[in-house]
Amino acid sequence: MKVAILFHDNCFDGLASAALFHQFAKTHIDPHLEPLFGGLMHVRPTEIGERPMDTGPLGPWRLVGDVNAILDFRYVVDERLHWWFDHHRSAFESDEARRHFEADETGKKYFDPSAPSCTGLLSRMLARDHGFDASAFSELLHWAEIIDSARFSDPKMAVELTEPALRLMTWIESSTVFKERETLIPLMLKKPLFELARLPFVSSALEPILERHWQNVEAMRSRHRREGDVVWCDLTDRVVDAVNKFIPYYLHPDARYAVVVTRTGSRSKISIGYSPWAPPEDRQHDISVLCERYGGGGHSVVGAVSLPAEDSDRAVEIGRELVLTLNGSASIPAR
Ligand SMILES: [Mn+2]
Repeated sequence: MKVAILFHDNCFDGLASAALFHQFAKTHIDPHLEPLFGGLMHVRPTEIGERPMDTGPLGPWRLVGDVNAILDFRYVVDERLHWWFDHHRSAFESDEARRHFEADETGKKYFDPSAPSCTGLLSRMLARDHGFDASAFSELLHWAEIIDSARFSDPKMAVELTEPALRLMTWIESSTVFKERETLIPLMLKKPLFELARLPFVSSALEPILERHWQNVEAMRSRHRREGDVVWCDLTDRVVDAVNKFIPYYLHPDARYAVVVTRTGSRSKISIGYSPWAPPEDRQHDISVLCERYGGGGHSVVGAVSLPAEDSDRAVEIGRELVLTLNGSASIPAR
């Protein structure tokens, strides 16, 4: 039997969910199953795999198994969707999709936006309703919950990335070879995380990634400015892939907000965040509302505005306005 396991790609929680569901499918659906792992992405993939089904957007053409599961990714109205687990607030693209899910009577589809991770949701629901015991995988579950809800004990942990789980997370998020992620998935239940982080294909790719990460830390250290409650940083003089969003709080553990402007090959981006280590009740702004003013979006505590790469001057201007707003007395009530 072919079991398609489609998961949120380049995401620790997505891959951990795939690993657990694969194990469940072997013990509770078909011991001789052929897994068809497939990554799901919100944007076009940057890698061209040998097989077009490896990774990419979600569409009906992805549901090709005798059994199809979607994990840590949005719902799709399709009778061939058999299993579904998600915890993203944006899980339903339309009211029709939500109604379709609510009318489902199979008992195999689960949504809980309060779950810290999909891996945790999946293990709890499969244990409660389908007799699956995930207690042997407690290390993986523990870290999926911490990573997906950004509940790191301090900024040092989130930036220095010394924990094996966080090194593996970093590798997963920047991996561009689907076959390697596919190889990793079943291993996630067989080896402790420190061994996974030392796998040759992981550690060799990690080295240059961590080197760039530390260059970003140094770039931010020399370019940032603390302004009241906010860490402000304009990084548009250099082109970067992605910048760890916790670096501002690493430099200023007592800061509440961060506004960082970056430039990649394709876009200029303003990233705004409220520190996960600041008291939640002190938050004066709904960041998604601030971002929407400029055509961006996000959540109440983190958001972004994207512009074309050549508009970096405008991006810096917007960033400056946001710093003033975040420090200002005219606050927008938190939702
Ligand atoms: Mn998740």
